[in-house]
Amino acid sequence: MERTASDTIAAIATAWGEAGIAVVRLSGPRAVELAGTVVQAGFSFPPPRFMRLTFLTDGEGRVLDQILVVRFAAPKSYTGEDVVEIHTHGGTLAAQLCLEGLLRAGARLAEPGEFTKRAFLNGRIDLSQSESVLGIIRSRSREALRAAARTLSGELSSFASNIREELLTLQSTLEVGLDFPEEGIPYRSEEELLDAVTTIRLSLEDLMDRCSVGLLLREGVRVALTGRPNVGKSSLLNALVKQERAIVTALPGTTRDVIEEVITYRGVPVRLVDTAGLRAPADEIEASGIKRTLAESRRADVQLWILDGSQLLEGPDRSYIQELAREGKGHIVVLNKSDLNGSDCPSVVMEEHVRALSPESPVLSLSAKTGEGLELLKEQVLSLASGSGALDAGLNVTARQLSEVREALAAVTDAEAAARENIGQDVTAELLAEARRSLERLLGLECDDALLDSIFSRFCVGK
Ligand SMILES: Nc1nc2c(ncn2[C@@H]2O[C@H](COP(=O)(O)OP(=O)(O)OP(=O)(O)O)[C@@H](O)[C@H]2O)c(=O)[nH]1
Ligand SMILES: [Mg+2]
Repeated sequence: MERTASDTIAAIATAWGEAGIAVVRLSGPRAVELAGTVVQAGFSFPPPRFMRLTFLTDGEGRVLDQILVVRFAAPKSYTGEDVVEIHTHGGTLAAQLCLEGLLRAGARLAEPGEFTKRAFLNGRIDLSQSESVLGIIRSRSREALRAAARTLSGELSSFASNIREELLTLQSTLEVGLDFPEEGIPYRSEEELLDAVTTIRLSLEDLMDRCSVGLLLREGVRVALTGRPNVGKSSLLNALVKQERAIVTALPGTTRDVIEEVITYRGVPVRLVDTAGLRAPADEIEASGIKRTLAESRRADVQLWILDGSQLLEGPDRSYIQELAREGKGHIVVLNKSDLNGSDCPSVVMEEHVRALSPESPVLSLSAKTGEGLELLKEQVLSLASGSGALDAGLNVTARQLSEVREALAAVTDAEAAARENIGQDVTAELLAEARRSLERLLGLECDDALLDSIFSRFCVGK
């Protein structure tokens, strides 16, 4: 069947499997007419938004199920078109037969995300709101759900639109100045211009923080537990997941492979990755374990460098810690076994050693055995990953949206430098225009079919 934007589409909107009810959805100009073919003869549709009880029938008038039918009249519906929803009993067969009847009558099976795509094309919601529908569907924690709901209610769009408006105003005043150079003075003084650009940069940074937190809530943070053998990496993993997940022994070189577990902390999925202790490998198995450890360390968002706090700091630890600090990677130096109270070397002294070695590295004393310091560790991991963004202000974003915000911020930061160095208002104006175009792509004011297809194809059918 030929696909047009105006044909009538149908799909089962609820998940597959046994359940109380299932919902079949229809959208398009023939929604009411086609729904009429699968219900009991003589059925009259209730006014929009009212439900009416009737029976689902097969092509020959035989009753298949008792159902509820509701319609929404264009343009006041999810898609902006005429929409009919048929609520059958759950368990897939009734809904499946209902859908088949609709397809026989002339509906087309909806593509993934096509209902939401129509909502966007008909101006019911903007692109960032459409993408947050997916965020709601995929949310795995209450906090992630709230972030998606904030975006759906338009917080991201209104934030981004306001910045876009400011960019537009600034750019147009600049262009007036550029177009009438005979006036002798730029339309805005250099200081005024710099102030205005700085204000926009600060707003974009704020937006960036909120989006990064939203992404963190959805995607989580990857934490690698690394260190030399026997310092208690596996014990720490077990203590954090509250079960005996990894093998712990007093023998150095116990862990050979990478072990992953996910915990949720304050709504953020935290993926903990236990690794083989780093040292000159004793055999081939350990050598490949160590290779994996190094790969995991690179992949992680936050790397824990774990030390046995009851022992003296040794040569290899010094170089690893300094390397972490030099790379600028998010990391925490963990002094484990605080319960031993450092008979040889009190942990306070150890902390000082680490601070002297790498003043910027956060250091934390804890005990995998007693659980002391574990809450603080989780808190620090989260604050490293979320930067300055507050968790309860997070906005749900996709990687695509985040990269548009990042590009806008980069362009405005360059514009600020250009304004500060008096490079020329035409350069500043062009950079501001670049930032504005990023925000327009974010909002979907400027988008092509390929972009829309890539966004909506990630949805499930029926949404
Ligand atoms: N007292 C005390 N002992 C600990 C603590 N954490 C770990 N240990 C002990 O230290 C030893 C090594 O622990 P593991 O968790 O296997 O150490 P690892 O870093 O995973 O070692 P590898 O896998 O060999 O690299 C075991 O005997 C643990 O019981 C702690 O907080 N306090
Ligand atoms: Mg281990």
